[in-house]
Amino acid sequence: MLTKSAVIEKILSNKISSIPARLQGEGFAAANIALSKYWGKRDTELNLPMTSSVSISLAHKGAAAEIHIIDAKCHELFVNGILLDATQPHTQQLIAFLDAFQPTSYAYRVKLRINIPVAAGLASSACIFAALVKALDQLHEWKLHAQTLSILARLGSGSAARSIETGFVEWQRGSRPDGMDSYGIPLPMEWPELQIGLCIITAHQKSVSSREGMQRTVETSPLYPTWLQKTEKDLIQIKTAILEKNFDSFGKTAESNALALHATLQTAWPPLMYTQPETLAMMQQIWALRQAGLSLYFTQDAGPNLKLLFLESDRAVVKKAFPHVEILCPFQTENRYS
Ligand code: 2P0
Repeated sequence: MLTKSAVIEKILSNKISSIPARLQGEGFAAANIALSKYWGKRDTELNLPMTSSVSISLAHKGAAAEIHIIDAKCHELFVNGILLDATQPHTQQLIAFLDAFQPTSYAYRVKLRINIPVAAGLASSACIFAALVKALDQLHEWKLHAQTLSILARLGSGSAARSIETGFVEWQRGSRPDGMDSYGIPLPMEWPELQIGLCIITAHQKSVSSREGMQRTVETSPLYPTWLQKTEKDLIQIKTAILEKNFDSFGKTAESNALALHATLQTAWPPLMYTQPETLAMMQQIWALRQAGLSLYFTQDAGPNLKLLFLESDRAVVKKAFPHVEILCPFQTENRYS
């Protein structure tokens, strides 16, 4: 099994120098929400997925990274102005990632500004690792192609492969053992009327990480093999629905994909239940509204929060039913509703 460092060395081969080209690098990456999900790895070291997945990026919601070189032995990481505790697993994961880039005679000071809750199933790790990679690329003037940046981001966190680009992004599973064909590519389709509603039920950190949860599911859920077959079909169906702007097929497939994912979680052992009573109450409200004729769907990731999927024409009705929803328009640059 190849290590992260070996892949990074392969990519950067002659680009790593003892002194970075600049004193500071910056990068922003939008969070992304999977419509057909990534759940399960064929290589746990390189975060190579069992299946391809497709996502939508969340416009201005994401992470901005600023990286400076410091004359120190250890990296310093700040999130929204607060120094991270180096003993925490999340911090250690970030430190190990930075270490893999082999800074020798210096360390990095990383300042992250994040405008979504961290580790609550809102794809925070995806945008953090993607923003880090963009900032490192600028700092060192590597000038890497987006696909290569996506490969590097994936080494930090699988779903980060989908946060280098914006809009609809497909993360191709790939088949190579070194993962050089497993990266995110933007789909050339836009859907300006598409709206995403963020419903924050809780912003608390989840007790079981996605990393641990997906491994447990792969190893113990009797439904996992069925999930693999379903998600491959769902991906094709979602891409077709995007192409044809068939919103009901799009929403139905995304919602069904999320529910199937949670069925595998609940049948893992020990069971994994990210759904809270409030999550379920909101699902029932969505289903009742749909029964009454509203084209409203949801998706759910590894947390209790739901993301609503609907079209601009239904915005007022959705806002009335869910007054606390934050509405994002992935394809409208000004984000006038946010
Ligand atoms: C996704 N999730 O496709 C799925 C759906 C959560 C539910 O990717 O171990 O943080 O770092 O590769 O990327 C969350 O998992 O996991 C995730 P690692 P990651 O968005």
